[in-house]
Amino acid sequence: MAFARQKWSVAIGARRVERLQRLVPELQGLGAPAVFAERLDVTEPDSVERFTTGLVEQLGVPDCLVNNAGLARGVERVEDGEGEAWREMIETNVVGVLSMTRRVLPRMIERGSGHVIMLGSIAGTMPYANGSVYSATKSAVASIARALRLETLGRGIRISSVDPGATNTEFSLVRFSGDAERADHVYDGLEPLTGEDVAECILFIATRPAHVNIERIDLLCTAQADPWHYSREEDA
Ligand code: 8X3
Repeated sequence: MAFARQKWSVAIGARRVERLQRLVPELQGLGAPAVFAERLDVTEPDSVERFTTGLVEQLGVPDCLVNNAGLARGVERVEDGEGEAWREMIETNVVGVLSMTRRVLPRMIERGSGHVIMLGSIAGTMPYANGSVYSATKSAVASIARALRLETLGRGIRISSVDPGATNTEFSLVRFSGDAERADHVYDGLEPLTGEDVAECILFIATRPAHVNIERIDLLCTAQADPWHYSREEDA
């Protein structure tokens, strides 16, 4: 939405195609000159290939790739983990980011310009108990971003990251596998970030002059200091 309002053409991909289709007229109405919306599962190599090929055919090589797909699944100690959730998080948050970047970055390098923006997390620098694997995936994203900056140095490529704290998207709903009541309690008595807050930061990063690369924005709501310290209104 934030990009469409600034008249960027937008490509969106996700597994829930009906949701994507609903967004198309909205994005066009906000001012996006062109919208490419196709099914995308970043954990499936064929899907990544199809999506990125179609995107380049229809809109050209993107100016900016936002690696947004990612999830936390469950809260559990390593000693209790079964492994399924670990694999899901690593496949999506790490391999998914690599796969998407691998498909788009060479075309950006060939053109001599492009911007890859990662969605990290405060968990990447401040890992918390019962979130070891999620935190590890976000540390991995930070490492990949740093390494990419070195690999692409001098070739016109910018690599950035936005690392949010508590954000009221579907993040907690997914973490608790659809348990809405449990998810709602995460934000009891405080005003978390919204998806729009994060999108505004991404847009800011993407719209700096070409010689400016914002390495990372750590983004917290005012009521959060770190993964362990929140200010909550009592009796909320
Ligand atoms: C989201 C931040 O602290 O809820 O990545 O894991 S946190």
